[in-house]
This record gives sequence, structure tokens and C-alpha cells, in this order.
Amino acid sequence: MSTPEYQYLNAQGQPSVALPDWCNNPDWLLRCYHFMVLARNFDAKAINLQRTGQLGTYASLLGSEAIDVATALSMDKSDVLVPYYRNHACQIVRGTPIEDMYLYWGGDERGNASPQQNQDLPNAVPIATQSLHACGIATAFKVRNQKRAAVTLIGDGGTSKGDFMEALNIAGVWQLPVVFIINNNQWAISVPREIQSAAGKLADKAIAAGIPGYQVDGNDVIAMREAVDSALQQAYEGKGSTLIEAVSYRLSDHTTADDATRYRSSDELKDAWEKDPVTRLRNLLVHLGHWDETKEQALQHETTQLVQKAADKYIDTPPQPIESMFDYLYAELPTHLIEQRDWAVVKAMQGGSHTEEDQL
Ligand SMILES: Cc1ncc(C[n+]2csc(CCOP(=O)(O)OP(=O)(O)O)c2C)c(N)n1
Ligand SMILES: [Mg+2]
Repeated sequence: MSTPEYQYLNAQGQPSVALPDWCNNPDWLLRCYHFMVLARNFDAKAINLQRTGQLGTYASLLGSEAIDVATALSMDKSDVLVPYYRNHACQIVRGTPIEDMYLYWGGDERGNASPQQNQDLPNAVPIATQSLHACGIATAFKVRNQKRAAVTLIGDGGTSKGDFMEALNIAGVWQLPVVFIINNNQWAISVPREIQSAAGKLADKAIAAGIPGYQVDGNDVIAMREAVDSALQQAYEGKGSTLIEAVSYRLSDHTTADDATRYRSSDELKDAWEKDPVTRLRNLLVHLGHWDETKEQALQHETTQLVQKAADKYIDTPPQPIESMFDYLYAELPTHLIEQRDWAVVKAMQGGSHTEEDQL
């Protein structure tokens, strides 16, 4: 992996060039670190819940903390986040309660409807569809003359889909206020970046759309903030879209249903951990004299407690009635589904047990 074009910190978290002036005040960096640690604790708990049968299949955020936290902190409350399935850290920063996020990953759609999400969209699981949704939202902002932006994230693999290129194209032609961020974590499940695209940089995909594209170190919160801030500014000023390729690494399996040891080397993973975004920011904060072991322990304790409380709340949430799964698909339920719903209600009343003949 070559060095990304925009970078302020080396792998050890030491400044490699002069830092922007705003770094003289540590508040933003400390806030960023707080959320990155919280996100990591949220993630570890999610994996534990899944492994003990208390959560559904879950996509870990490990390695994407700098991308997501810096992005969400740069956004204005009135902007709209258009996420894919790995943007839990963005959602935490934007105010989605952690218990709702566990609800969603536990298969309960109420987790997708937090009032705190405001106008942010729910997770897009069909790859790259979110890029087009972001363009639709940004078109509305433009037509209404609102100074707002849609910020959408996508994986490296997702950029191979037509939807992504179509979205970039229309965003360019219509000068839409969209910030496109690629989380280039080097893998699309088991497909490595090198055979996903022949483009030298994924940021170069912006060229054909006539919009600026930048390749940024996605493990470097300062580079991320600088890139997202300037892309948002461009969007607010009516100057259109930007594509940011955030170069990072997926430190986890693809999801809890995956086993990455089957297709990637442990040496590659070990090298990637050397650039871990969380350690990197902690090292910078120590270097700047803003962090020490006592503060670290206090933050770990605080965020672990917060996550535990949210997990308890999630576990204590009574499940929805069985018929709720039929409730949101049709204005009027077709006859065959009415029959299935009635059958499910009766079965639930009988205690949920079923026999071979019951299988539909
Ligand atoms: C339209 C569509 N095709 C296939 C899939 C199955 N699928 C889920 S994740 C994934 C790989 C995505 O990789 P990438 O875009 O790099 O994102 P990452 O998971 O690495 O963050 C695929 C192919 C899907 N969800 N949607
Ligand atoms: Mg990927």
C-alpha cells in the first residue's frame, strides 16, 4: 500500500508535517478520541453479544474509527448522513442511542427509527444504493436552496458498482451538495483491493464525473477532518460534490459470519495494526501533552459502563409481537399473508413450538 496523498501523522502518531492551527486547541482531538474509544467498546460488546447468541450477524467497525468519527464531527446537525452497514461510529457521534443500534443488529426494526436519527437515513445493505439516495437528498437541498449537504459513505468494493458511478456522474452534472467518502479498507469480503479495480487510486473515479477527488489517510483524524471540512464547505457554497478516498484497513472479519483467516495473511493484518487509528491518535495526544494513563483508564471505564448500560437496555427490551413482521410491507395485506399472519399468531400463543408439518 503506498502512502496516501494527504497525511499529517505518521504511523506512530507523530506529526509528519506542520499541523493545522486548530490543533492548538485540543478540544476537537479529545472529543474525537472519546468517540473513537466509545465506538471501539461498542464494537467489542456487539461481537460478544453476537458470539453468545444475543445479536444477529454484525459488521464490525474495527479500523474505521478515524474515518467515521472525524466525518460525523465535521458534519452540521442539519446535514444528512447516508450510511452503509459499517458506519456505527458515525451514528454514535450523530446521537443515535447505542441501545437502538443493538436493537437494529438484533433484528428489531425499531432500532432503525430513533427520533435522534433526525433525517439521517437507515443503514443501506444493498451495496452502493446509498450513493444514489444521497444524490436525491442533495437535489432536494439544492431545489429548496438550503445550505445543507448529504454525506454518504461506501466501501472500496462498492465503488465497482454502477450505482456509484451513476451517482458521481449526476452529482457532477447537477453540482449537488454531496460528500462521497470511500472507506477503502482494502477488502470487499474476500476480494482484495488490487483485483477490485485497475484504477491506481479510487479517488481517480472522480475525474470522469468532473468533481474533485482526494486520497486521504483514513487512519489520520486530522487529514480526515481537513478533507471533510473543505468538501462540506464546497457543498455549502453551491460548488458541488467531492470524492474522498479514505485509505484504511478492515481490522476485523467482514462480518461475524466471516472468517478472514481463510483468505488473508496474518502478517498483513499485523502490519495493519501498526497503523491502528485509535492508538495513533492516543500517541498524538500523549505527544502533545494532553493525555496520560490515568485519563486513559478513566475513559475506558466511562465508555465501558456506557456500553454495558446500553446493552442491558437492549437485552431488557421485550420483543415485538410476531405479527409485526407483516405490518409494514403493504397498505392492505394480500390474502395469503393474512393466512400466514394468523397462523403465526396462533403458533406464538401456543408457545412458539412447531413441528415438521408446520414448515411452510
Ligand atoms: C447489491 C449487493 N450485492 C452484493 C451484496 C453482498 N455483499 C455484502 S458486503 C459486500 C462487500 C462490500 O465490500 P466493500 O464495499 O469494500 O465494503 P466493506 O464491507 O469492506 O466495508 C458484498 C458483495 C450486497 N449486500 N448488495
Ligand atoms: Mg472494503
